[in-house]
Amino acid sequence: MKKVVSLLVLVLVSAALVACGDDDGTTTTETGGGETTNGAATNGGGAGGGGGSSTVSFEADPAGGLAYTTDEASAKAGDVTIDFKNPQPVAHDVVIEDASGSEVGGTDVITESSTSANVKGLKAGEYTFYCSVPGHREAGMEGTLTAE
Ligand SMILES: [Cu+2]
Repeated sequence: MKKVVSLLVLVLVSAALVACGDDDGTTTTETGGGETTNGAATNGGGAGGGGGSSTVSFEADPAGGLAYTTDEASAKAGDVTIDFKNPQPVAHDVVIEDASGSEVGGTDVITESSTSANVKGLKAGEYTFYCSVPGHREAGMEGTLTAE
């Protein structure tokens, strides 16, 4: 049994050594690859950025009204970060719902602070953003968010 174990250890150590050798080889290859693709890096980065994320900022009326500072916003389809600033002592949030009225994301309800929330994979289309605190949406805290 001990011999078998020793053999296994030897095999494992050999494998590890080979693996290390491979790692070194890979690192060298990557460095070389980086140099090779330097010229094309801009193109590649641009393509990758196409599927990236965007940020939409909302703010509750600094004057204290039941309103956001805008009733129209736009975002890139994809992963969207919702930044929300509420300077009021009155609680507000931002909730996004799609055309069928289903909620797709939203922030926490906050007072006199800022927060943000992520909406993954927002599809192109028209959405409604609104404040979910009772009465606020009815009072005018809503608007249209267009994703494209
Ligand atoms: Cu509100």
